Amino acid sequence: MTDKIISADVLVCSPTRNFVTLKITTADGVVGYGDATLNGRELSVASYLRDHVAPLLIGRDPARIEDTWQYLYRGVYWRRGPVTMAAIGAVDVALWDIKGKTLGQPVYQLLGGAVRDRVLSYTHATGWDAPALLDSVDAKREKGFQAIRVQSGVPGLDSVYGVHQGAAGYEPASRGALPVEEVWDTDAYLNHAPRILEAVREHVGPELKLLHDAHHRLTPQQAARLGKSVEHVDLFWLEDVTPAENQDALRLVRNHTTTPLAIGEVFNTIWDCQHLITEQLIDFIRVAIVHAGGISHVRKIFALAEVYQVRGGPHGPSDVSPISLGASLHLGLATPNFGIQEYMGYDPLVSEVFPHAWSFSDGHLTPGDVPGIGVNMNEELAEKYPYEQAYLPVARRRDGSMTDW
Ligand code: GCO
Ligand code: MG
Repeated sequence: MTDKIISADVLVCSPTRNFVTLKITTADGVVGYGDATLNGRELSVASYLRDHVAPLLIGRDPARIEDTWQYLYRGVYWRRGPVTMAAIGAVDVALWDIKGKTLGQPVYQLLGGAVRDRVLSYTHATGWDAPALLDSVDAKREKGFQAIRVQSGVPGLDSVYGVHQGAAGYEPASRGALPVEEVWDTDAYLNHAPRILEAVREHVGPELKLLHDAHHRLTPQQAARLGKSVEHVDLFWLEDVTPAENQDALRLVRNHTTTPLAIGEVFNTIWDCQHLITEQLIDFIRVAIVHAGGISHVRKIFALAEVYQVRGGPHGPSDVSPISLGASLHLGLATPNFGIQEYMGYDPLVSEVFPHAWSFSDGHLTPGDVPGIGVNMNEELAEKYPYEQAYLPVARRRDGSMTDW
């Protein structure tokens, strides 16, 4: 007999940072969870789900995942965009969770089964200056990481994305009524970045995989220059060198450097990266399950990418919840051209709110073998940490004009 969705609840909590979670329950008592967190704009997705999507789900057959995806994507008329796609992504992951639980299988089995035993992961090392960064790299190597993203401060600037100062670990969003304003100087960055990357490579030797994120700050020409100037550092990838609303921008970068390029953490659909993939302008596509329509849609992006030898390297910072990370690992285990999973790690409280079957060891992640996605939610504990307003920073150039953060 066909099961039916009887409720779809939106749970917003803030155990150290905000998370939006969709909980779908079926008449047979199966519960599925999906992540809908959009950093700094959390409540808009919560409302989209609560006010406009949840009522449409009631009575639907939870087994019809693709049909529900199409219904929410095509049916809305106003397609694409981060809010819509995060909402669809949450529904999609919750339904895959339910399907796995109903069939008694981990989701990777339903995606065709494992093509690898474990998923390579990379984490972040940050330090304001070179000695601090090298210490941070060493600490991450000691934890077993074989791939590390390195970010440092820039002389003359007070703060830089991806770099923490002081005792607390790096967290991109900050609580408060207004975004923090940072000052950015691309010339200072371009003078400094190649030297710090060289210093790290010299320190770690040839084997460690090194990554670096330029966080959308450069023009195509500047990006080409940076890529070229660090070719001898042998980066695993150089990330988000330019904002990619204009996919053509990457052609200029590509034509001038062999440094591997990764992009796409802010993309929502296959249409955002279609030309980047088919014209082989990038090496890694960074779409996250949560922001690009869930497993069902990211699977199609990776399938397109496979044809062009582009690999998946999904976004996985602290704002991508443990549910999305778990979903990403199921896809990663079952996808031949999956390359690497970002794993920034979570505060212990976050893992308590979202107990998970996925685990990390020896530089790799595995999704675990429990039915469904394998990430639960301790709702009682979550309730003790209500939503708190928080924003990502914004950035201005030295002349006061806005630039990309
Ligand atoms: C990354 C990122 C993040 C983003 C953050 C925004 O590569 O991990 O660039 O740290 O800044 O996820 O919400
Ligand atoms: Mg990034």
